[in-house]
Amino acid sequence: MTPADAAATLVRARIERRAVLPFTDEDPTLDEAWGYAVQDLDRLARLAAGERVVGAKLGLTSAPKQQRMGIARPIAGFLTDAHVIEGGGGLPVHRWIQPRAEPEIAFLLGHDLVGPVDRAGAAAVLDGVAIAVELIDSRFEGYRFRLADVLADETSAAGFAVGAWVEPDEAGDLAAVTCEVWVDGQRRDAATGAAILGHPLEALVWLSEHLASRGETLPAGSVVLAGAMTDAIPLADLTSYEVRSSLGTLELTT
Ligand code: OOG
Ligand code: MG
Repeated sequence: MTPADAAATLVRARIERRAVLPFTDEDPTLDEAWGYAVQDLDRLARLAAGERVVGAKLGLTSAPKQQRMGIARPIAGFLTDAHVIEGGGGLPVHRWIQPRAEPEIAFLLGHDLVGPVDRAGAAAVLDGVAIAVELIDSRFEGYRFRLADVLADETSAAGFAVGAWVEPDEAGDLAAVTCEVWVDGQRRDAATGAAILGHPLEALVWLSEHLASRGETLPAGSVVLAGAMTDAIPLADLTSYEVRSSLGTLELTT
């Protein structure tokens, strides 16, 4: 399976809203480099179609997510303006195949992220911190995939909503950020920022190393999603998904 064939298969799956089998079922030797090659093609196609890259996302940065997906290491993807979910109004859930929501911390970069940086360097590029919800939608049946597959599938990215930006100085220790997930008025899960690699800034450190290894940088003004703090929840049967946190609250309705 060439990266171009895989990219085309995933585009079709998205348009037809029909999940496919993971590429590694057919070829278990597909690796990380192959996955990122597919993702790069997808990004080029989106740019050619007029989309604008607005940031990056990390995935599998917390134990609940790594355990659920059976992949014990972080992954990275990109975000475009087409992924942005504005507040207000119900989500068009029929647009996706098997959408799930998960609570995240978002960073707003005040300076270019030119890596690699350490935790202090990561803190120095920050202009804002916010609570966020990521909408993921694996294009693989039942979210069954391996590393190469999920990298190819833009790390399951489908959309994201960001709450009000908080000044980094006012956000306090990001490891202590609280997060409660409320579904249709019931508390379903809870975590703190420490769920993200021990400290959310470690996500930015990891991303800076990842980008540097690929000769890439991320410009000031970009948004970075640090990865989910708890397991994701399917949107199919719910009407309200709300994250209550010490950074503020954010609700998505369907
Ligand atoms: C992969 C994407 C993981 C996160 O925040 O951990 C992710 C998936 O779970 O389908 O975005
Ligand atoms: Mg996520």
